[in-house]
Amino acid sequence: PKTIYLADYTPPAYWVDDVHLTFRLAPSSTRVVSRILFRPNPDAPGPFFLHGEALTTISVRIDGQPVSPTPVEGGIVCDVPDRPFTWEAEVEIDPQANTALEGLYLSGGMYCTQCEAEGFRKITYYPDRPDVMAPFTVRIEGDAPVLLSNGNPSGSGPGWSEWHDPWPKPAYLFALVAGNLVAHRDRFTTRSGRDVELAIWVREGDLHKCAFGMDALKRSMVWDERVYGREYDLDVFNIVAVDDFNMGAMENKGLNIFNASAVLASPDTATDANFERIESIIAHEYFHNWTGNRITCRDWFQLCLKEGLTVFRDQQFSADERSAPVKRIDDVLALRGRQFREDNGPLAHPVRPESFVEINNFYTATVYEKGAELIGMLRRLVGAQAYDRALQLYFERHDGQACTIEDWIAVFEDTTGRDLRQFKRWYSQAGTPRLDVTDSFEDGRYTLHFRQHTPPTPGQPDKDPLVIPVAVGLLAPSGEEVVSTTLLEMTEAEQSFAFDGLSARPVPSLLRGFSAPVILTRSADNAERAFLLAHDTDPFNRWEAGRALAKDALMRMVTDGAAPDAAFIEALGLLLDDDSLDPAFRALALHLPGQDDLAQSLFDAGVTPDPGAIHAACEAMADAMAEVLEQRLATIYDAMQVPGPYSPDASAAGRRALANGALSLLSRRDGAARAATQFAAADNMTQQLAGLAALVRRGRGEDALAAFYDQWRGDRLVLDKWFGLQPGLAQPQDAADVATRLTAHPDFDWKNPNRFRAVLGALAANAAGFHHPSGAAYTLMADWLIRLDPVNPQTAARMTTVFETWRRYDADRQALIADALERIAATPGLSRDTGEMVNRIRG
Ligand code: HT7
Ligand code: ZN
Repeated sequence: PKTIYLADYTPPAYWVDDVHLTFRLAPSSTRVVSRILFRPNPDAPGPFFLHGEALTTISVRIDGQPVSPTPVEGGIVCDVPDRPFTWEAEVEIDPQANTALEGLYLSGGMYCTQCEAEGFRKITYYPDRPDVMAPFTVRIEGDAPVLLSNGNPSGSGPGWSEWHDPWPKPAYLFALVAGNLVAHRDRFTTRSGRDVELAIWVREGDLHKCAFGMDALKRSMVWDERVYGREYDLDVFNIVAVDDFNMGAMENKGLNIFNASAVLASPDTATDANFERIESIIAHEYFHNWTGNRITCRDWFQLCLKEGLTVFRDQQFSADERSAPVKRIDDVLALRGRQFREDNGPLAHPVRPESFVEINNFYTATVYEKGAELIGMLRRLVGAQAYDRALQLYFERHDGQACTIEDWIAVFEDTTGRDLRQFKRWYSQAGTPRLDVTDSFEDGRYTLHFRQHTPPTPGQPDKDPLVIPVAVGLLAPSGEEVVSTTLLEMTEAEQSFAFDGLSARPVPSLLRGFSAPVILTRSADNAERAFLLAHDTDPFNRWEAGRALAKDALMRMVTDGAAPDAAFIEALGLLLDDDSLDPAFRALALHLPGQDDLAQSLFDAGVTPDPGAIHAACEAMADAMAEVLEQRLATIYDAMQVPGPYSPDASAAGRRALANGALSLLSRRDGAARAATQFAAADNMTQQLAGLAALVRRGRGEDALAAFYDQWRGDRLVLDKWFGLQPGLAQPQDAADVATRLTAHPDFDWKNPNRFRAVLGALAANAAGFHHPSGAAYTLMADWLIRLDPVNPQTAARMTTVFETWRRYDADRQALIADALERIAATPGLSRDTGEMVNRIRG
């Protein structure tokens, strides 16, 4: 397979001035007629090449004259006049046979599209690259009652509808939906007075699950006007819920298509976490209207230009709508859990990659989440006001353009006068920087000494120093803050910063708010951590101190056979008792670090992690916490019950999170009696699922699982929870068997990505189960990836990342995983997607 390089970018040889498409829908023989106005690009003369894949050509004409294009790899070339001309083509495609869910496909009888990144070429011949932008007019003919496309409706009649999108867009933002759908409708008036009709389109039985998504959409629209000055620019905004979808959602212009799991929610079927995720995905896709659609990417290497910025914007939105500190902790947990894992393994790549084989493999935590961290660091470095000015310049200067990271950095340089060349290294250098810190105190002067170092990553043995914004506060021994949050800008490999006039050696609170995506290494002792847990004014670092205590205690249990640390449990108890703290924050503190996180930390400390031993340590710690804190947990459980009807708001959700954290521990003491009661009495999914999970964890879930299945067998999204919970919570020795049994269940529709991920993704997330020494889970995973690959390469390739940490483990596990990877790699006809991933993982 061919590798594509950023350095090889050349502009398109032809621009597109207008696109007119007619679709005649039929499940296995849809006709697509295109009429496209092309114009040669005088700045980049070259052959006339159009992408095209799996298309049956019926006819092609140029300026009305039949022509015969020459098929070449990935498309066609054709002799064309050296002036503007009209291209007309009719092709036939087979949506029914399209199981890859890219291009035009059928989901439960509904036609829908997914064109990002390179799916439009499966619909018709076109320059399917993001720097070719054009207005589209689309006519859909078909017998479905609802026929939707991008832009504004421009006409309709029995069996047809027409849409016009005036905003030039790249083909990856094209969308079409046709099916038997009903709408949850609403309206929004923009601040300059445009009336926008809003609709969420769903299957009839799902109409009661749309209200929250609609509310989130309207709040997103208000927020983007208020915070970024961005208004919506069409007369309609449509969202469609689809069952079969490879990712969360897609920001097609005026017609967002959503994985049903990312938009549908009702109190009885969706958890608090589901509601929160839906809110942030709705916001994310809506915010793309400006950061992605109006201003798009020149090429796919610039993906972080739209994704990093849009994630940053959706994080800001959620922080404003909910608790900002809790949101930051959640975001950092996700970053460390997914991005650090990626950045410290064989799949590490820069936020702006320099080469790829299959672009779908680069929709990664690095591009998205680390990309968002880079925006956060820029904002911290230039200040909030300068950030706002830079963004306004970005929107003014680049509206309607396909841009690069250079364009993005330039708006910051031009508004602030700063030289950001060194900062730009963050976009090209992979790997998580380590920041070693030591300190000294003499004559009232406290000095922090930093040393930065980024380990080698594939293809990048040596790294240059980065600009690292380190937010620091200092606390006096009394607990009083003597230096409030100050931003230190580290630019050298080693650098010191001094604070004068201190009467006693302070305790430093470093990297407040997680001001840079680095791993801080400091030999802090537990007394200092306990002090910060009690006194730090920065909520993130307060949580971080508790987490460091927990990690240290658990690592000592694994490596030295230490007993659960009583001091840690006591400190945690004090925090739980502090009613001045947000329940959601306390719930986070109650969670032990993840077992994968512990494995990575052990590995970093030079210890080969044993997932079974880590699991046993976490169990022993949880038992000790439950024993010591039983009374307090019982009080909290009772006090945190939320009276009245269910509401997904942050405050109620935080109370439930704390109550359910307590429930999980209390179940170790009360024979899961409270969990059984809660499961039986629950009037919402958050409570029901927490009760069920506690029962299953304690080995008492059989009846409840059966009851849950009977109750919810008709609801796909809830059934995904049932499928996921079992391998996720199984005992290490049982996990592979549980997953195997579930894959034989009649409801295991493995071609549906949500269902596939529910079982196989949950198995992989159960670290001790997945890495059980038998290797049974590795074999099962490889079997299923081999089976899925020809059907849906994108989802199969993504799932291969379950193996990305394999080099951490002992020789026996490595040999088993190497066999599994070898078997996948040797599969005849393996897709480019999975092939690239497996090769990179094997290294
Ligand atoms: N921009 C989208 C990324 C995407 C995607 C979405 C659904 C299916 C396949 C996809 N490939 C790429 C989603 C987003 O970031 O908002
Ligand atoms: Zn996005």
